[in-house]
Amino acid sequence: MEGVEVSFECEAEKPDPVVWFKDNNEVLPSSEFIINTLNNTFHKLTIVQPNLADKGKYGIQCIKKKDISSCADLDVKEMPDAVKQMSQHDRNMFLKAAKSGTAARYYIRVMIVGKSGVGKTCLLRRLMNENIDNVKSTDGINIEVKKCKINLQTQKWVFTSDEEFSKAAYQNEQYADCGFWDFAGQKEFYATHQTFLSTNAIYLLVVDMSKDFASKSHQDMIEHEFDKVGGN
Ligand SMILES: Nc1nc2c(ncn2[C@@H]2O[C@H](COP(=O)(O)OP(=O)(O)OP(=O)(O)O)[C@@H](O)[C@H]2O)c(=O)[nH]1
Ligand SMILES: [Mg+2]
Repeated sequence: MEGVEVSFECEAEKPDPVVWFKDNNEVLPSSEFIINTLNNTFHKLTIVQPNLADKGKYGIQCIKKKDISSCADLDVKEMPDAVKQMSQHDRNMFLKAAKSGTAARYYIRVMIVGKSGVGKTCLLRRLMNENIDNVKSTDGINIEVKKCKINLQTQKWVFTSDEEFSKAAYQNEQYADCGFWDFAGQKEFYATHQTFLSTNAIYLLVVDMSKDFASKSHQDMIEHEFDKVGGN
C-alpha cells in the first residue's frame, strides 16, 4: 500500500557487484530508494515511501555476469481515503501497523464513580480547568476524550485543548491518551453501568465528606424489592 515501506532482497552465491532496475531503467540510490549490499553477496533495495508511480517490474543484474539476473513485480495499492484523512500521527501509526502487523497504542480509562450529587462531574470539570457553572446531574455516562494525555516517561498529566494536542510535540508514542468516564450516580443507571466497568481502568471513587462517612450508604443503593425477582 502507498506509504508502506517495501524491500527486495537477493542473495548471490558468489560476491559480485550488481545494479537494480525498474522497468529496465537503472535505480540509483536516493532518499526514496535505499540500496544496501553485504559482502557483495546480499543485496537489498528498499523503497521508503512507495506511491502509485512506483508500481512496476524490479530487477537485479550482476555487472560482470549479465546473464545472472532476477526480477519481481511490485503492486502498490492506493491508501484508503479514511487513512488519508487521519492526522499525520494516526496515519504513521496505521502505516506502522500495516507493515509490522502491530502498533502500540496507549489508552488509559479513568472511571469516576460515586453516589449521585457527590460532585463527580464538578471534579472532572475542575481537572480540565473548566468552570462548574450550570453543571447538571449526569444522564447515563459522559465520556471526555482528547482533553488529557499522560507522558509515559515523566508520568505527568497534561490537560489542554484538542488543538494543542494536534501539534507535533504530542503526536508520538511517548503520550498515552486518557479518557474520563463520568458515570451518573443514580441507582437507576447501575444496571447499565456494569457493561462498561472493566478491570483495566483507574477508578476514582468520589465521596461527599460533609455527609456521615461512616454510614453504610451502599445499603440505600440496593433495590430491596428486587430480592424476590425470579423465585422465592
Ligand atoms: N460545596 C461543594 N459543592 C459541590 C462540590 N462539588 C460539587 N458540588 C455541588 O454538588 C452538586 C452536584 O455536583 P455534580 O458534580 O453534578 O455531582 P455528580 O456526582 O456528578 O452527580 P450525578 O451526575 O447526579 O451522579 C452541584 O450542585 C455542585 O455545585 C464541592 O466540592 N463543594
Ligand atoms: Mg455528574
